Amino acid sequence: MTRVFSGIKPTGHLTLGNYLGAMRRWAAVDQHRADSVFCVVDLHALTVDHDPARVRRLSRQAATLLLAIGLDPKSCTVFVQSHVDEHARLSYLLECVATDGETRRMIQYREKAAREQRRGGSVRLSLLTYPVLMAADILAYGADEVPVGDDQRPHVELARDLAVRFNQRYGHTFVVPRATHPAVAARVMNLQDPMSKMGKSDDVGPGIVYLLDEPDVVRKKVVRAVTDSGRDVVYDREARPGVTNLLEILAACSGGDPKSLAGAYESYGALKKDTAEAVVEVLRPVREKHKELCADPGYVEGVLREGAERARGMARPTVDAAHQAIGLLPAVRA
Ligand code: AQP
Repeated sequence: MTRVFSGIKPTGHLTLGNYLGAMRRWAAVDQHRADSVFCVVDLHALTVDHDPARVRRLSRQAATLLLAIGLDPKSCTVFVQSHVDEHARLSYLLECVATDGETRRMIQYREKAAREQRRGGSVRLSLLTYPVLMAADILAYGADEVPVGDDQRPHVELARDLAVRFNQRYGHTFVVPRATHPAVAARVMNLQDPMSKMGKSDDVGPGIVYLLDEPDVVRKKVVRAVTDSGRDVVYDREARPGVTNLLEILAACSGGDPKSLAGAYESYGALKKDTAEAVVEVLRPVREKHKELCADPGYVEGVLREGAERARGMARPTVDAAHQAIGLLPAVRA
């Protein structure tokens, strides 16, 4: 059976970009057709300046949202990365296979390092090695597929390269994974700056729709989205990034095709109104289920506990095999 792995970082409140680019498929498709493993990748949230209490709060919220979007613990495994030691164990081994050059070339590293420096902070070593930990997340589970948004393409490529290199040097140990992306909305852009990704670790802003935003807040953000000069509704990422972003969001939320939808609108106003309503309707059940789950934190904790146990059982044989293959003595366990 195909194995699927993906995760979400508790670096901010989850956004419409996270949902349309990745999470929605996990619940609607992946958990029903594959052996699926989904994770709150909290160790990744420590790679930039962070407040410990906030990371804990956001981790709990992200886990609750994974269940609120419809992940069913009977159909898939849901857990928190730091509860399973195998991720960090394998990450070190992969650091011994990765090169300094290939991690420094990662676009997210360069962007986030520059952002930390602009804010007057220092760049953590873990920011540089983060894609290696992500490779460990994926390879530990023998994942065939990694459903992610478009921005994660280079990181999954790195995971592939490391798997191939490790297998060639030390014998076949890892499945070589591949990234999968949604047909539309693989990169949802910021509504106020359609040349930039809608990112959850950006400062709070009117260009970011959060999964837990109230309907009126969503409407306001979408209606105030920056559009392009010109009046006709045209699908063109280069020339009309603002309108194209709205068409992609509308298509993803209403099931249409963004290019055909462009022909159905004569004004930006009508497009914005329909997009806002479509987003409100897509997020409504998520908000409602999240509220319900918040009333029962014991249930969420139980899911995470069982998920971590199951995840450990899946990851340990592969990570043990990697330890031996690379030249370490097997540990004697009680
Ligand atoms: N705007 C987006 N459009 C489509 N997919 C997106 N994803 C993220 N943003 C968009 C996808 O959501 C999954 C989880 O993302 P993440 O938690 O690994 O990272 P992030 O949301 O990109 O958050 P960061 O890195 O902390 O900060 P920002 O957002 O500022 O870069 C992934 O599959 C991702 O592709």
